Amino acid sequence: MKLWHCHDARSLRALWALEEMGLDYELEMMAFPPRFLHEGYMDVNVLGTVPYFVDGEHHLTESTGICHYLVETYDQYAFGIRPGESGYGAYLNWLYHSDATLTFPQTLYLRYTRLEPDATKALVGEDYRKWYLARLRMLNQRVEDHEFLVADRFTIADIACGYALYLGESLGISEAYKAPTLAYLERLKARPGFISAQRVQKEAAPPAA
Ligand SMILES: N[C@@H](CCC(=O)N[C@@H](CS)C(=O)NCC(=O)O)C(=O)O
Repeated sequence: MKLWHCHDARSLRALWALEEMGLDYELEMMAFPPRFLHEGYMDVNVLGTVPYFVDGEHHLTESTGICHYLVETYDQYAFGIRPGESGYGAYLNWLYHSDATLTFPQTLYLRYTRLEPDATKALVGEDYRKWYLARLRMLNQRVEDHEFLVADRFTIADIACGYALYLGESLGISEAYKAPTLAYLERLKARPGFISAQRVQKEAAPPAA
């Protein structure tokens, strides 16, 4: 298996899952954005985004999809929920929620306040920041009285949504998180897999562009 990754980008979900599961993989660490800063990357991934993941004939570009693939292919669902098992519907919902509902507005905030700032766009970015924070309602409610999102155990749903919370922290908007959400994020950051993923990406840092 090979994962193309940039520091703290969404590919961290896949790296975190690989580390939690203790799987062997090759890591290609790249400067961000790899579309411009990693020569030849567009030939690898026509989208130019990270993550990119290859396992034999399987090529994936979706970070949560890679976690799902790993659970079903290599992990015997230790970090997943099987169809038919209690919590399966909620588990799938959190997996899709992580990107379609949570990182989507974050991306627009990042783009319009950091990557392409100007006065008009900054207003749009600010609007998406508020929208993202409002969309944390469901997660906040769940972690008020649950350690993990589903089935009372750590699963890739926690990796997928936890990464969105972590990205919010990196973007400097986590001070608006409610206390249960902040505590949940701290629990996730204390996970052995998260700590190893941080170490691995640090040690594999690409040369400065
Ligand atoms: N839905 C994809 C999105 C991947 C994505 O947009 N990644 C961002 C980094 S977090 C990226 O590569 N941006 C650089 C670009 O678009 O050139 C996923 O969750 O993996």
